Amino acid sequence: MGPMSTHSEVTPTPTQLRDVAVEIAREAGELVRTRRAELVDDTSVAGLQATTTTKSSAVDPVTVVDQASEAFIVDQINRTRPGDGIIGEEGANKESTTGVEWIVDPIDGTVNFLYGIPGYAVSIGVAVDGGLVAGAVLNVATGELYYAAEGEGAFRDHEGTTTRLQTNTLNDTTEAMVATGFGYTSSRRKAQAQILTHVLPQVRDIRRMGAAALDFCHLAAGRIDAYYEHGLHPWDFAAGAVIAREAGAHVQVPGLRASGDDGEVVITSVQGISAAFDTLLDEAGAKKNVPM
Ligand code: LIP
Repeated sequence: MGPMSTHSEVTPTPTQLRDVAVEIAREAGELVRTRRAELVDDTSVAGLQATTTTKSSAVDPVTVVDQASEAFIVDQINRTRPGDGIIGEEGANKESTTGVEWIVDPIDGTVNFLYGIPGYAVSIGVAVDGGLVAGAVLNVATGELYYAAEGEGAFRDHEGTTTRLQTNTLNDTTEAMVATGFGYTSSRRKAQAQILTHVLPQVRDIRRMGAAALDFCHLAAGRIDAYYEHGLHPWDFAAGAVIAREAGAHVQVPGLRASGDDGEVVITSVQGISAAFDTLLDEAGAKKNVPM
C-alpha cells in the first residue's frame, strides 16, 4: 500500500507507478516502431517527411507518429489511472484529482527518429504531489528499456538481461565525458555555442546525442559522466531525472511547471564532480537562463 497523498485515495507506491510506466512505454514503443516502418522504406524517409509539421521553428519537427504515440499513452493512462493528471509534449494537459501526474514525451529525439539515427525514446515520468518518483525510458531503436522508482534503484532491460545501473566514479572534470544539446532557434543555439567554447577545452570530450531522456540514461549507465542543457521541457527530463538520480547521479532540474521557452538549465553528473562541474558551468555563463 502506498503513502497517503494529499488526496483521499491511497497513492500507489513508486514501484507500482514505475511498473505501469514501463508497461505503457513498452506498448507505445511498439506503436512507434511499427508506424515508422509503415512510413519509411529502405531508401527514403519521404513518407515520414510528408506527415511531418513543425513547431517552434522550421527545424523543430512533430510527426504523426509523435501524435499517435501520445494519444495511445494518454488513453492507456486514462484507462489505468483515470483520476491522474497528464502533461504531454504534443498537447496532453489534464489536471490531477489524485496527486499523481504523468509527464510524457511520446518520442524524445524526434529529429533522430526522422533521420533514422538510433537514439529516440518513449519517456514517461511520474510525479506525486509535484515530486518525481518514477520513470521509464524506452530507446525504441535499440530496445533498451530504462526504469527507476524512488528508493528502489535504476535498471536497464535489454535482450533478456536486466542490469542495475550505477554512474561512473570520477573526481576530475578534465576527464569527464559531457553530453549536451541545443535548441531549435538560431538565437538560443548561438548562446549555447558560446557556452560550449568555454566548456569543451576543460573536459574530456562532448557528445551531442539528440535525446535528453537518453542522455540521462547514458549517465545512469556510466556511458557519460555529466549532462547539461538549456531549454528542456518537463517531458524531456522527468523520467530521465529519476533514472539518473536512482543510479547515484547528482541531478538539478527545473520544476514541473517550468517552460523550456524560459531556457532554464538542467545539470546532472556523477557525484564526484558535481560541485566542480557546477562551477565550470557557472564560469561559462551556463547557470543563467538561455531564452528562445
Ligand atoms: C529534444 C531533446 C534534446 C534537445 C532537442 C529536443 P524532442 O526533444 O530530447 O535533448 O537537444 O533540442 O528538445 O523535441 O525530440 O522531444
